[in-house]
This record gives sequence, structure tokens and C-alpha cells, in this order.
Amino acid sequence: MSARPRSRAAKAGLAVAGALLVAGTAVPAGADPTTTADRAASTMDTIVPAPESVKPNPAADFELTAQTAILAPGEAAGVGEYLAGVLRPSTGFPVPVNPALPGTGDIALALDGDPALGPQGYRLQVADEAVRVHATSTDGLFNGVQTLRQLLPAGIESPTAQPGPWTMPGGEITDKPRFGHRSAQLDPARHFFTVDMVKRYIDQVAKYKINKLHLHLTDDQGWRLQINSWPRLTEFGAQTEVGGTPGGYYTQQDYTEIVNYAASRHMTVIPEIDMPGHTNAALSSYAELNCDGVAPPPYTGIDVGFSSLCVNKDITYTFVEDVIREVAALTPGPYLHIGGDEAHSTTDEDYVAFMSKVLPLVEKYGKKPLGWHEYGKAAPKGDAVLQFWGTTNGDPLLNEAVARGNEVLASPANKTYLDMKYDENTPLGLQWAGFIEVADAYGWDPGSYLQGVPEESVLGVEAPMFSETLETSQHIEFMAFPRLPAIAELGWSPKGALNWESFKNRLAAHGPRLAASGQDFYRSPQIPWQE
Ligand code: TNX
Repeated sequence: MSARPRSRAAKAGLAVAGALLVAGTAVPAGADPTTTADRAASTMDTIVPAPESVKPNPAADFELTAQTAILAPGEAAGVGEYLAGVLRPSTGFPVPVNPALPGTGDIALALDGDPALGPQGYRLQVADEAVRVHATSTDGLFNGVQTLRQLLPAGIESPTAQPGPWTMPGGEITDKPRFGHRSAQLDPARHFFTVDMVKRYIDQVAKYKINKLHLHLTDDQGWRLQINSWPRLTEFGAQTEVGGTPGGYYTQQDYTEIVNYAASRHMTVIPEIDMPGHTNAALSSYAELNCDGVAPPPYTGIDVGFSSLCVNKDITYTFVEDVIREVAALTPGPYLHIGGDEAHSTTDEDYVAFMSKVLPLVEKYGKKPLGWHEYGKAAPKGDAVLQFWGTTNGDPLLNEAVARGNEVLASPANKTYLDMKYDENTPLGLQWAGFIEVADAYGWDPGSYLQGVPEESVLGVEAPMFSETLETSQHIEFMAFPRLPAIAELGWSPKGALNWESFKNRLAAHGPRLAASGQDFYRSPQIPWQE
């Protein structure tokens, strides 16, 4: 790591020069650079999710300039390139990564972190001569980089060149997550979302240290992942969506592109194939999967609970095994989500019989099962995870699961469902789980909320977003932001840091960031948004 100190005066001069270079007339000659800096300045008190420990040092601000280079040796290079990709468009600076002759104001990413910070933790030091991120893994460096960008002025998020100066407040942040699993979910089944829309959301949620992407790939209204052994699932079963508009699907290559893009944002994809209910698209594609041998028509409404695979037919399990085999082969992550929710057309006895045959198939193809909490009825083995989606603070199935050694993924619908309306005036969304304003999304503790589920049994949190009413990226963004950052903080920050007054004031500084990045968000009246 090499960083050459230089004087604060020289630094300020460079920053103004940089601004002039980038924005032409942005800083008029003779303007007081301090005023400009103050307007754009960031502090260490606006980070979301709140870090474990923050020690500001106002005497040690760092200025990112046209001379700043990123030093990211060895395996750190990928995160270095990612960071350069964040910094170049808005600063207009070249920001070389690992140049032969390092610049004067360096940002160093190093895999020499303190093992006590765990695989996702990092230490970020901002001093006037250099910024350093230390971690034990590239995941940790990536998390440190997300914090780093929040220390720069909001304009850093812009896709086009902005005036500087690009000052980062001095100090040191030591950070690691409370829960290792923090997921966002998308539902391209109800309305299809293109690969680019999924990538856009991945980039948006990665800023808040979300590290899993749950894709709800199949439902009554559409089967969205190509399965080579059952081609009609997408040739026929993907043609429509809610409302009757044309649907769409991911080829296996598209899916791999999403998986790889997520991985480049240090995010693991969890595919969901929902069964035995939520299967009208499959049943309408293959008559033989129906108990009566008759294929129903495609479905474009938003009811749930009317479809079921035929539990007593052998071909059902040939089908399920083929699907699980192909999906598992395409998915590098450890989990395969098998749904299991709202199987209202399947008797309890049939449901348990079905799951008892399917669970071993997940294991056979090397994956751990995840399922909506109802599948606890089938008493899945210890490494299976139950995703709680109820609107109360517990369920007897969770207590039985914890006793068996299962972990629980917390996504209580009345707190975390990003497809619920904020209030009665929200133009999009549903309200079956109630209205969810930002304070509601933030107002619970994942480690103690679920009765009889101790923190050690909580794998993490998820913010699902079902898309009966959501069609565009703008819709997704309006519903996810700013509730997604609220859920992300509950998953990341230490319990002692969870405080609504603090959160709402920190979140206020994210309005300009979200706006600068060109994405939509809900201007909740609960937040004292900064201009
Ligand atoms: C419940 S959450 C569902 C979904 C709907 C969602 C709408 C869950 C396990 N099932 O099928 O899309 O509500 O909010």
C-alpha cells in the first residue's frame, strides 16, 4: 500500500481544479471552496445501515481528486474496479486501479483485515493522505466500499459528471453485520421483469449491503425460467402475466447472467420454484400434471390458492425432480426455495406427503431447502430454513422448527412486504397485510420479534416484493425505497444502534443520493428529507 501525504492546501486546490475540469463553470473563480464543500459535504452520521462503530476525526478529511488512484492488489482488484466504476462517471476523474505509478490521493483496498470482523466485516479509515479499507474477504471489502461511497457527497451517485469537491470526512469505521443473510425478493412471475430490470435492482439494493436475491420464478400467472426437459413451461406457460399483457421468461443463459451479475455485487441468488400450489402456469402447460388430465387455461388474475400439482401421480415427481436438477445445476448458491405457501387446494395430508418426497430431492441435488413457513408441517430436516411471512409475531410451526434445529428467515408481511401500500393514498400495491409506512417497516427487532425464536435461530431478514401491481422499475423503486434500507438496517446493524430518530435523520441524507442516481423513491412525510 503506498500513499503519499500532501498538504491540505494543495488538496483543496486540486479539488477546485477538478471541479472546474469536470463541470466547466461549476465553481466560479474566486468562490470560496469551503462553502461549496459544506453544501455538498457528507458526514459519518448518515450511513445506512448504521455501522457498529464510528469514530469521526474532523482533522483528517480526505479529498478525492483527479490524481486519486485505487490500490487493490490480488483478489481485491475486482472490488477496486467496481469502486472505480462508481467513482468515474460522477467525478469525471480517471481513477486508475493499480496503476504502475500510484496517484497522490490513494484509496487502498486490502485483504489484511482483522479476523474478528468475520467474512463480511471491514474497517474503513479515512485520513487526509489516504483512505483504506481492510477486510478478510472480498465480501468485506465490497461492504466497506458501500460505506465509502456514502461518505462522498450525494452527487457521487450521478451517472453524469458533477462539480466537486469530493470530500470524505476523516475518521474510522469498524463494522460487521448482525445477521449474515439479508435478502431482497423480486417476483417476475406476476409481472415479468427483464434481465436489465433485475440488474438495476441488484445495484440499488447492494448499496444497502443486501447480500441475497430471492427470485420468485414461478407462479399461477407465469413460469419464468426455461427448463430444458419441460420446454412448454416457458414456450406456453410464460406467455402472459397479470392483466393479460405479454409475459416473458429467462433463458438458462439469462438466468446465469443474473446469477453472475449478482455475484459481481457479492450477492447470492436464491431461486424459488413455488409448489405444490401457485402452479397454474405449469398445469396449463402440461395436461398430464393435472389429476384429471385436463390442462386449465392460463391465469391472469391475482387470486391465490386455487392450483395444485397432483400429489398422487408419479409424473409429478418426475417433473419436480427434473426441475430441481436443472435449477440446482444453474445455481451456485446453497439454497433452493420450494415455496409451499398458500396450498389451499391441497389437503394437509397430501401437502405433507408431497413435501416429504420433494425435500430429499433438494438434498439429492446438493442444495439446502428454503420454504415459506407452512412447509414446517412436513418437519424438514435441520438444515432447512423456514421463511416466516405471517402478520403476527410467531407461529407454532416456527417453535417446532427451532426445536428441530431449523433456522428462520424473518419476513413478517406487515413489516417487510414492500408490495404493501405505505398508506391509503399509495397508488400501487396491496393492503392485505396492512399499510406499511417507513416507521412500521423499521419498528421491530428481528432477533426478538418472533415468539420462541431466539436470535441464534434467526438466519436473517428479507424484504419481499410481490408484483401483482408492479410492472416497471419505477414501480419497484417507489415501493422499495425507502423501506428496503429500513429492513437492511435491521439485518445489518447492532441491536443497540436501532433507533428510529437516528434512522430517520440518517435516511434523510439518502434522498439526494437516491435522486442523484436517477431512481425513484417515496418521499415519505415521516422523513425530514434533505434537499
Ligand atoms: C402472499 S407471501 C403470497 C403471494 C402474494 C403476496 C402478495 C406468500 C408466501 N404468498 O402469493 O403474491 O401475498 O402480497
